[in-house]
Amino acid sequence: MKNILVVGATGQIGSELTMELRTRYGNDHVVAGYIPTAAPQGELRDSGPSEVADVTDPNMILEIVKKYKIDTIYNLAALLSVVAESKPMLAWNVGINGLLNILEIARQNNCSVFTPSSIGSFGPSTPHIKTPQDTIQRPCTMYGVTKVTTELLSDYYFNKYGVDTRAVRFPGIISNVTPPGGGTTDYAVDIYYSAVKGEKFICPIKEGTFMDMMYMPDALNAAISLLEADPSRLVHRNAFNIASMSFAPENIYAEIKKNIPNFEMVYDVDPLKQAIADSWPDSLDDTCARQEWDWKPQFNLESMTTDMIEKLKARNL
Ligand code: AKB
Repeated sequence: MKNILVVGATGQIGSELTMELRTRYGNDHVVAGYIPTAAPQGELRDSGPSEVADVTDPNMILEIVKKYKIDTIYNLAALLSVVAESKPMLAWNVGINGLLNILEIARQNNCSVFTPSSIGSFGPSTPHIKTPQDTIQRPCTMYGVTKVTTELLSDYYFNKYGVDTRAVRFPGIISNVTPPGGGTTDYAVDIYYSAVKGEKFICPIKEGTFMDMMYMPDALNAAISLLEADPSRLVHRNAFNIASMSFAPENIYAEIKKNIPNFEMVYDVDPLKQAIADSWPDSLDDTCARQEWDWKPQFNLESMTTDMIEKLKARNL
């Protein structure tokens, strides 16, 4: 049985990943690592161990690794793309100095490490349609710079020291539990909340702007099954393209309208978000993930929309 530390366990992905890992590996085997300003609440707090785990403090992380005999670290500590543009030093400190702390601890304590990359690791000179696994990565955002560096450092620790590092490039993740904060793809979550609350949605992204997106259950499954994959099959490591759907604002709006016919959307484009979105791929080619560890998503735009609306309606927002 694995002993897992999730760093960033109260964030958008971390909060659901921690619960899913507890279901699969046992509550006591999964430690929720958080920063003091974002302590776990409710079931996340009550269902298993939690510890303050600031990636920028190596001694703090080392103590947790030793105390719980951790062998696997999901390192989700990072600032998202929009917020990283206004706090570049913090984005680097958390994303890269924090990652180096994790990798060094992993090297000394024989841990596997998952540190996600993103579609944000690509830039304007990357082929935008069906972006290949191995291609140009010259991002023009601080977020992208940290994500490319994450991929390089993770591969370096694997090649040089044999640390078992593996990761995916996440698209925009859509979920109905913990909202994202400060990302370019956040609109694709916010739109569902507006629709279910009966509010008009003001879309910050221009019509015709395609980006890759994914429903949370598929994202969780990707992160967990990649770490379960047979290492002898992995030609790549950091980080795999994964894909399940690509859409523009008008496509998600039309899909929601099938379920909520009087829903309204207008555009008020945010120049920073739009510039970031324009620099990212329209869609990714995930052939390598499918071949090397049998990646296969379950949800498309239609099935995700039905599920999102059903779950949000049940919460009586
Ligand atoms: C963001 O929009 O910053 C993230 C991402 C695609 O990495 N959701």
